Amino acid sequence: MAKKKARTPQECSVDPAAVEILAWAQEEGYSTAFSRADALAPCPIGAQGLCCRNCSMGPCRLTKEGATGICGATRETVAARNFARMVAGGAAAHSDHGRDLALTLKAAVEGDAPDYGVRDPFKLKEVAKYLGVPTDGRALDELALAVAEAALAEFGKQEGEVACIKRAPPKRQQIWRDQKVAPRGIDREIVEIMHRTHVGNDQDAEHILNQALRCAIGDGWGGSMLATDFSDILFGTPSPVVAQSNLGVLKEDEVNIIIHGHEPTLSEMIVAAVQDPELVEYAKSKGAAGINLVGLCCTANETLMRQGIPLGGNFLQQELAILTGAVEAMVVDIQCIMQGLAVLADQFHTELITTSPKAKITGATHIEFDEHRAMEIAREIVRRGIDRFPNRGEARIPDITGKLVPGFSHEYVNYALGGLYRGSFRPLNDAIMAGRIRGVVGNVGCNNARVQHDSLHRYLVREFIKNDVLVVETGCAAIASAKEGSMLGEALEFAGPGLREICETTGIPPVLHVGSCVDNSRILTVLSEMATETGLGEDIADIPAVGLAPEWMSEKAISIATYCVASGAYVIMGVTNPVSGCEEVLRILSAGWEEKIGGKLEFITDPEEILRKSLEHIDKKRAALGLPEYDPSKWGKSGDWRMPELLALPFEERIEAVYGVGGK
Ligand code: XCC
Ligand code: SF4
Repeated sequence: MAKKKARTPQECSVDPAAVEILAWAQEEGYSTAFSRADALAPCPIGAQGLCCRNCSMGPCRLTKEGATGICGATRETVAARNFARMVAGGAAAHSDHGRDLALTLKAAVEGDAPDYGVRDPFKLKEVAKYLGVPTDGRALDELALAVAEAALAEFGKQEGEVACIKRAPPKRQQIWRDQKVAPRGIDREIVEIMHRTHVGNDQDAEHILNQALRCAIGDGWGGSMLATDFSDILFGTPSPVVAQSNLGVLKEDEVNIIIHGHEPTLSEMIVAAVQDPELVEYAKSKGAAGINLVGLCCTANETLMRQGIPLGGNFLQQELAILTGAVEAMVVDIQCIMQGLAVLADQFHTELITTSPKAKITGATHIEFDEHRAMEIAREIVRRGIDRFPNRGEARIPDITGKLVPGFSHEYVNYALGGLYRGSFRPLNDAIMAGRIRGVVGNVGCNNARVQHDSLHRYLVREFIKNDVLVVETGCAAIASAKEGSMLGEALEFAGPGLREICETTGIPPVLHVGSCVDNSRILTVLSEMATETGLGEDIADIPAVGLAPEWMSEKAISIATYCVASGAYVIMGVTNPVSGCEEVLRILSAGWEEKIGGKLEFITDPEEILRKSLEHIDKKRAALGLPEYDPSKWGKSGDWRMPELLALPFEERIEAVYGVGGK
């Protein structure tokens, strides 16, 4: 096969900071995910979901129409099994993350993790309520222990239903029960996918995919939601802060330490450690002006939302960060950490430090995290970073940053819309009902080295807000918008008139950063509250909303897509279709699931088509609710948009502009 031509830096990314570093890396001949993607074509059989390696009679490659594996497995079976296993992988990752946070809370109140504690007692009580833990008359620690234990039991539950699904609208819960997809235990459903997809087991595509739904619901409403809840309990529920993003947040004259991965447990300790005067002094003794902490991927989102720690970038910028030559230490825990980092770190003065007992990388320094000594370990790591500072060679930090206001937990959105004492989603529902806001899009998920970095996120988000669609984002998608400046009041100049009115009145930007990937559960909670507040039907499926992951790559993204569909949403994924080789499986995921559960999953690569189909769906849902047709001409330009323009005019002209000629 002819080797694909290498893309130019501009073809690789729309982010100028990424382009700048990539251009240098190409010149110098460094290998990155971008260059490797150019050199390595995806396996065409695997890409269609038609390769089965579930037993050693295979791997069986079902390339021809009607082909079967040695065991007789059809393309339908193989594609469905492959899809279901992706869901299991994603759900396992999210849920294991949730479990670890519950274990941290338990250890904290039992005295085994002295550096942690309950930071948000209100959230603790809220979580207690839906886990069915009595709160009356209980001391905080006693309650926290009971809540942690109840959550841990959700993972290991064998029968009945996980309690978390009670947070879904009653109608939605009933659909799950009727379709027999209400999860019995978070872990159990993951195990059952692995079991069912073992050779010679479940061999009916629809039946296999039912289990994918059940497992994914256990992720979204269970594991992921618990991960969010326990992070809030331990580290505080986010509310808006002002922050900076992109590689330009690295500092020329300071020790740069990057935290990358997903769990906030260690990174929160590092946030504290870098402020320790003793360590700051130590950094100065090595010739640095201070210590600069920067996040990447979802660790970035976690520490950004709560502490305002700057965002270095998203998934495809992790190698680029090292290539700046300005990073003393990159500290990683779990998920989305490229192995290529170790090779690069070796070529620079950067120390790559793995910390999770679940994730070691050959060639990296492994300092295993132990919550009993959390702060001590965090300090040791920071010290190691400082020790590398004198070894720094020439640095090339792009002078590019983007400002943002993140921190929109559903609790805060609720408050922003209604105020502290009458917080509610009423104003949001009203705005949608009146048509000022046409609908809501959740744009989430990864970057993928096979498509131009950030391009789909940026294009789609700007188009949606122009069309008066409120956008909520998490994960690497959110970082793309942050860097572009879409998460600021200033971005209202790109918004349609209705959306602008609402954002101006409530003081929210048109694109809301709601957190990390496990925080997609916050979007579920918002949708659930919108559905239970009157006016927009009584189920998530009734709401004019669409979920997108236009640059996805991880199994977690597939699990997220599946639980959003299971919750009633229309979900579109871009880049590639992992089961494109099987029409029947594609039918089940879209029309089949729509009939069964009210949501559907489609894979669409063309951004124009993603936009068109999303708006079409939103308008269809509006019509089904009997809401007025979307008509932006109804909303005049709101109050403040002209102010800066007016103030720039000379006095006479200003009077004329406001009152007409003659000042009348
Ligand atoms: Fe990973 Fe969460 Fe994807 Fe980004 S978006 S590449 S999963 S870090 Ni979740
Ligand atoms: Fe082939 Fe069947 Fe084995 Fe899969 S399970 S590798 S299709 S024989």
